[in-house]
Formats: sequence, structure tokens, C-alpha cells
Amino acid sequence: MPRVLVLNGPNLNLLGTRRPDLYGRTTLAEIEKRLHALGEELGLAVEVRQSNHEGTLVDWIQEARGTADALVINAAAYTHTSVAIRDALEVFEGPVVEVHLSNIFAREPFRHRSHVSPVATGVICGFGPLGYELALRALAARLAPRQAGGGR
Ligand code: DHK
Repeated sequence: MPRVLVLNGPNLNLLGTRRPDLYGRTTLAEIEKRLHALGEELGLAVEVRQSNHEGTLVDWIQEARGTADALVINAAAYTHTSVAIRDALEVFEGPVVEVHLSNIFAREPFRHRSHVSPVATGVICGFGPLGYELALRALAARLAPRQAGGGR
């Protein structure tokens, strides 16, 4: 079964109570539960992690080489600042989906630049927690095109 690692960056542990006007009221634990259920439906083994630390995220991306087939990443604020996360993602062999709950392009100019996008397979932003589910569906189509109906 293809393995998907879902990584979340700083402050996403506060989802549900942090700026619900921007990020909604769904907690990270609820997102994780949904992703596990969807993973079962799609035939993907899903693991969800969150860290407030840049180096920890870099370590997890490095470890994913050989242990995960695909990555979903919401690097949160590090999206806009971290060359280290970008460089780690660049050497991951499988598909990478960049996710943001909010539409970063409709927000402050400093959020318009992503260091992740140039090394991502695709980007989903602005759909709240649904973005993570869309990312899993996109990966299912990539990793097992016949089963997921994403092949030709
Ligand atoms: C989450 C954050 O914490 C911000 O720093 C990003 C992202 C946007 C999101 O929309 O999921 O700028």
C-alpha cells in the first residue's frame, strides 16, 4: 500500500482556535481523522505529523526518503522563509503536494512567495481542511492511477 506522509508546520497545532476567520474551526486532530478514513478508502497508508521546528520538519522530509512514497506538506510560515525545507523536498523522489488552508495569494504580499512551490508536484490553497483531502485524492491518482481513476 503506498505510504503518504502529511507534514504540518508551525502553529498548525492551534487549528480550531487560531484565527478561525482564516483557518476555520476544524482541529488538526479532526483533519488527521478524516485523512486516515480517506486513506483507507483510497488504499493509502497515511501518517500525519506536526512540528513548530524547522529542523524537525527537515529531518522528517529526509527520513521520508525510502519510507514514504509521497508527501503532503503545509509548511505554514516556513513556506515563505525556509530554503532548508525547499532543499530537503528537492531530493525527495516521490510526488509532493503543497497545501495551505487559506488562499495565500489573497493575503499579505509576504505570503505570496512560496519556497515550496518550485519543488512541489502541485499546489492546493484556499479550500480549508478540504485541501488535504484533495491532496490525498491527487496522490492516489498519481500513485495508483488504475484504482483511483486518474490514469489514461
Ligand atoms: C498557514 C500559516 O500558518 C501561514 O503562515 C501561511 C498557511 C498560510 C495556511 O493557509 O495553511 O502563510
